[in-house]
Amino acid sequence: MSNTEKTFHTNPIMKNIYTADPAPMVCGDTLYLYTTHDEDVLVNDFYTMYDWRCFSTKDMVNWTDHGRIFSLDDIEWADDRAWAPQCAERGGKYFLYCPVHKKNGGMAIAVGVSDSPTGPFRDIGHPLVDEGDWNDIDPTVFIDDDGQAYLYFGNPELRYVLLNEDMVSYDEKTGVVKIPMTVESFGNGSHDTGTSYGEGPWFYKRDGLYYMVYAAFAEVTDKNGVEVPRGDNAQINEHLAYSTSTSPTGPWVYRGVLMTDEGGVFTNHPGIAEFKGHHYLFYHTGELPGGSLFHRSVCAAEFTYNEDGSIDTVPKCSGVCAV
Ligand code: FUB
Repeated sequence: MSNTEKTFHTNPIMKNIYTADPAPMVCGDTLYLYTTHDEDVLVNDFYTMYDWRCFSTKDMVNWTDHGRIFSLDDIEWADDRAWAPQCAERGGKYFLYCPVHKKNGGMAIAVGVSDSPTGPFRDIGHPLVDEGDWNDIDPTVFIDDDGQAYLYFGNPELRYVLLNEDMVSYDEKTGVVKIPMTVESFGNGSHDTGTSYGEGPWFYKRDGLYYMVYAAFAEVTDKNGVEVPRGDNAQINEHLAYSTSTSPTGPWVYRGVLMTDEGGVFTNHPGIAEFKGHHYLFYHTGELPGGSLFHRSVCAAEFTYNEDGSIDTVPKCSGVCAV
């Protein structure tokens, strides 16, 4: 291996399979990266996704492939759409939150539990969140300093539940809370709520400020600059945007575009991590050979925070240096 290869890893991170929906988790000196997996051969010319993958690194350059760590075969009540996951550790156990399509219709959020970050994960046997609509996708989990764990999720609405300490059930009394989808919170955009918020939320806290990063749909205008009625989002690709709040439950304040849609495919999906003193935005594009909206690949970009906690737009990039 040449010196250049040792110190720089070119995007996309995984070059042998199509991966999407990156979800990093840092444990000690290791960064684990959970992803979805776009199959090479499509069924019905749509997302064809059956399992979740895990990769790990200690330096952002050398990656270990842990293979398939959870799959639809492990979830008796699910039959399709192994979509965007996130993993969290609590009390030495690892919890992998995964959207899936139920055998009896609709999307819901499953949880796999393991003693190891690299699995195997065992399904808890039933959906964690199942509202009976299609909004229950793209879970993001964060445990606050006071021990309260939050699970946000949703497309087109952002919702959350308060996870109980067991991480596999939630406070039924509070139930599923719907965040007010306002332009002040999520910016002007063309998604169904009339804001830019689309899907793929990523929730975390830094220096006392809560961040919600998400895939977003810009306002669509015609060649004369006139707004085109929303409803047909297929004409634009998702960009990434973010909002912040001084409380874990909002109100959220829209802060701007984190990554433009330039060089992307229809979806994008953020995952943020601080690792060995560096900040990384994981995202996906269609840049592997054969890439498309259904054949995506996960990339990483290093970024910095401004002193006031804001983040400048992060360009899609060619790779990252070793740490
Ligand atoms: O990968 C399947 C779906 O597409 C994810 O759940 C969304 O975030 C979007 O990336």
